[in-house]
Amino acid sequence: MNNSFSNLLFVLLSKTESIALTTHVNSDGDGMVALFALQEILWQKGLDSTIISDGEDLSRYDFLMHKAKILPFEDEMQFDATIVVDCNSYDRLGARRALVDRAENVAVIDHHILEHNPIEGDLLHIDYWQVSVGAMIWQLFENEIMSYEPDLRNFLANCTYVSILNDTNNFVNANSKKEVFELAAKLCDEGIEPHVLNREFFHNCSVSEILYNGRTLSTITMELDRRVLFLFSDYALAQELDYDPENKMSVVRQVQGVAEALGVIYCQEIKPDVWKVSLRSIILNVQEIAAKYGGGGHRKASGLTMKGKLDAVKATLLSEFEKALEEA
Ligand SMILES: [Mn+2]
Repeated sequence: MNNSFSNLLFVLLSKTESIALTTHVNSDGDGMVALFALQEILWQKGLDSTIISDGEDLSRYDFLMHKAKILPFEDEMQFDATIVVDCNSYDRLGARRALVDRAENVAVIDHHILEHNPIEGDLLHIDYWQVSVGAMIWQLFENEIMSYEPDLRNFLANCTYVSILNDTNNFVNANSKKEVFELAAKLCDEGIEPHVLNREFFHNCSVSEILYNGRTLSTITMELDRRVLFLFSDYALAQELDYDPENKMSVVRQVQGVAEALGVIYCQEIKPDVWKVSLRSIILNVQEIAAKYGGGGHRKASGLTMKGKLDAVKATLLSEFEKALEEA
C-alpha cells in the first residue's frame, strides 16, 4: 500500500462521483493556478472535477486556462468531495464554505499558518515551509507528472512556475530559497520560458489598470512618524476608469521597496464601503492583525476585508500597526 499523499487522495476521490476544487476568497495566482494543475492531474486519473470560483474575472490567467472547467459558486451547489487549496480556514472561504460543509470527503492542501476556524477534513496536507501551493502540488504528484506526455508536463510546469512567481513576487520575497530555485530549474527542464511567463503574468495589463495604479500611488501618505506607508483606491476611481479592480495585480508590489516604510497598508474599495485591505511588513507579523478581522495570509503579507468609511477603516488599521510597532 502506497501511503503517499497523492495515493491517499486518489483513493479518497475514487469513491466519489463529483469533485469540487476551490481556494480562498480573492483568489490569486497561486491558489487558482494550482487548481488548473490539480484539475489536469485528476483528469489523468479519470477523475472529473469542477473549479468553483466566486465569479471573479480570471482573464489574467487566459494563457493557462484553455482547458479549465470552472463554474461560479451558486447557493445550491453540492459535491461529494471538495478539495481546498491555498487556504485552511473556514473564514477565508466566504459563501463557498457550503462546498466543504456539504461534501462527504474534504481534502486541504495549503502552506499558510493555521488560522482561526481551521477547516476539518479527511486529508490535510499543510506545510508552512513551502513556497506556494502550486509548488506543493508539483512535488506531491511528481511521480505521476513525470509519466505524462511532454506537452502536459510543460503545462503543469507553467502553472507551477506562475504560482511561484505569484507567491515570491518574482523571486524577491524572503521565501525565495535555494529549494525554490532548484524547483524552478526542474521546471526549465520541462520547457518553461521564464521571460514569457513573467510577461504574461506580471506585464499583461490594460491602460486603465496603469491609470488606476498611478492614481492609487498618488494617494500615498506616510503615517505613524513616517513608519507606515498608506495608500488607497476608492470605488469612485474604479467607476471613473470603468475598471474592475478585483483580482488584478495589486499595486502593493510597487511600494514594497520604500526604504523607510516598516509597514504598508493598502485599502481598495471594491464595492461602496467594502474595503479589500492588503498589509505588508518586513518586521511586523501582519498575519496576526489580518486574522483579528477575519483575514489571513502570511507573516509578512496578509489581507482582510473591512466595511465602513475610509477614515474609520484607516484609523482602525493604523491603531493596530501602532500597537504592533510598540511591541516589535
Ligand atoms: Mn499561496
